[in-house]
Amino acid sequence: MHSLLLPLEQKSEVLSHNSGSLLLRMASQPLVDRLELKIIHGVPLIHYFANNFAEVERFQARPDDLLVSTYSKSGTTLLSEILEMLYHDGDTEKCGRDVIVKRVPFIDLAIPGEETGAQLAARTPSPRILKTHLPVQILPKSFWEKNCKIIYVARNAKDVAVSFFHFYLISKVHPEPGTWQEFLDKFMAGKVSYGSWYNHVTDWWEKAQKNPRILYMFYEDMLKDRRREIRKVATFLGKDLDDELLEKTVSHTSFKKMKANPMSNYDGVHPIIVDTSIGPFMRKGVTGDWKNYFTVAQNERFDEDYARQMSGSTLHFCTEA
Ligand code: PPS
Repeated sequence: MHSLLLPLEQKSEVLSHNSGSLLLRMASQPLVDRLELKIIHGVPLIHYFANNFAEVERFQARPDDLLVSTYSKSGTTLLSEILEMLYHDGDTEKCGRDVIVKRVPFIDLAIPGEETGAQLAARTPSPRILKTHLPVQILPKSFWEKNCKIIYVARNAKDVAVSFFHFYLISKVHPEPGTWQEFLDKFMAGKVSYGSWYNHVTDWWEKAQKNPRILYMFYEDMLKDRRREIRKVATFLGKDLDDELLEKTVSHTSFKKMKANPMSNYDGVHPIIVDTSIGPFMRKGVTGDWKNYFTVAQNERFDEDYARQMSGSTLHFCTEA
């Protein structure tokens, strides 16, 4: 597999109680990688994120916030970059003002010794684009109270599993992924960070059916017809979109351009979160890569289990390019 390349940072954690939850205080113990996930409200979360969850629960949304919500590896960064272009009228210099995790605060994010996503969001001027991977049940209440617009992006389970496996390898805030077979078993059992993909996509889907402030999108659609999907986003935002802005946005958010762009490819992010010296964050950016990883037996077992876990849902995915 791979080795833990990072020299450990000399920071420390002091656990203290805050509103009944454990809050991680930064002091002077090492920042340790590959810690086990920690269950919060029934959901396994990245250890450091879980320790800071009290702050996330207190998160103060603003009415003009736009929240990008996804299960991990489902097109968050692609949609975020599209939104940045729309918010800045296609000004690529403005979109290049900082790395994506600073431009679009990830409210769940917390590692000792670093500014948390919630803290970054608090000092970000409105209108904010924010990111979360939280299941709908544990989204901070404030987003509902302020009636914020939310765009949820879903991606087919097989490609998410493959992308997530590779992400575990380069993101050492996660536990060791084990072999591909072991990781796939954990994925199917919901024993990966943010829990069950099946529950995540279906619970957000149910919520979106009842709430017109939630736009539910698919990664595969963004790959197949980027123009149509960007128009859909602009309409949802009530944003004028002329052909010039549309074409600029399509071009700026191509996989090739984003992979080469240090402001969107996760180079420069704290290496315990994403270590692109081990492997790229922008890996392949296609639909159907799962065929290069699933054996026939794994695929049969997965399909059988999928039918069981997704039975009763009206949600359908495209798994072929
Ligand atoms: S994260 O860490 O959960 O926020 O990751 P996320 O951005 O949701 O998903 C990462 C996957 O999206 C692919 N990606 C893209 N695909 C097509 N076009 C563009 N522009 C693009 N940008 C990112 C990225 O490569 C990851 O998928 P895989 O399958 O691993 O390549």
